[in-house]
Amino acid sequence: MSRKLQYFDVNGYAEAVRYMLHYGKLEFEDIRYKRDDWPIKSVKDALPYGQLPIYEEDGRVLSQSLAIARYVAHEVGLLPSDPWEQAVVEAAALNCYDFVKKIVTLMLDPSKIEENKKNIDEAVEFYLSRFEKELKTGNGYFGGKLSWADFILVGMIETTNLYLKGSIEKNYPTVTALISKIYSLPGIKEYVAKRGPYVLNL
Ligand SMILES: N[C@@H](CCC(=O)N[C@@H](CS)C(=O)NCC(=O)O)C(=O)O
Repeated sequence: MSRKLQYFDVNGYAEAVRYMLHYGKLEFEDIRYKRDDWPIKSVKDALPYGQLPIYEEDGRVLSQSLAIARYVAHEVGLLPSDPWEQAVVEAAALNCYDFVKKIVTLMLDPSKIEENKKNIDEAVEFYLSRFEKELKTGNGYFGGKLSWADFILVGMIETTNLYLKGSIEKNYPTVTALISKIYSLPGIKEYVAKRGPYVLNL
């Protein structure tokens, strides 16, 4: 089977998918575009909604990062089989997205970062304290055992850290432990070592 994931050379909306593909040891073409080169007209025009990430499997095309993540999770055994459990972890993944969208909105104007610092700190506290509580209840995982929502959280925290130049998880031990657990999983450990840290070119 041929698999292809196209995104920018950053974590963002694609890193959780990359992690899951490596975790499942599924071979894929990891195509990355440089922000400076974007938009590449021939690529953008061929995208169903003009945006990345895009996932292709044997010529079939899937857009929307959460739909891609959920599908790949199924392929690698990270999607619970029980419908209620599926909904619980999907809600967690959506909460992670709400968190990042809130931060992005607050950061939209980089010249206002200082002015917005208080609001950003409050948003981090609001969401991270809730993620911490939910993970604690679930034995360290959103759904009681490792699922795709845990990967989404790690990808989103990484991305937020990259933009905020910090470690937003540092006061949240269960969140911190989950990040370490995911980084040390077979397949991901090797990928992270090879990938190295991301740098932001804005
Ligand atoms: N809801 C979409 C959002 C996708 C999105 O916003 N992609 C951005 C990068 S994170 C993009 O492609 N930007 C470049 C463009 O719009 O030309 C998803 O989750 O996949």
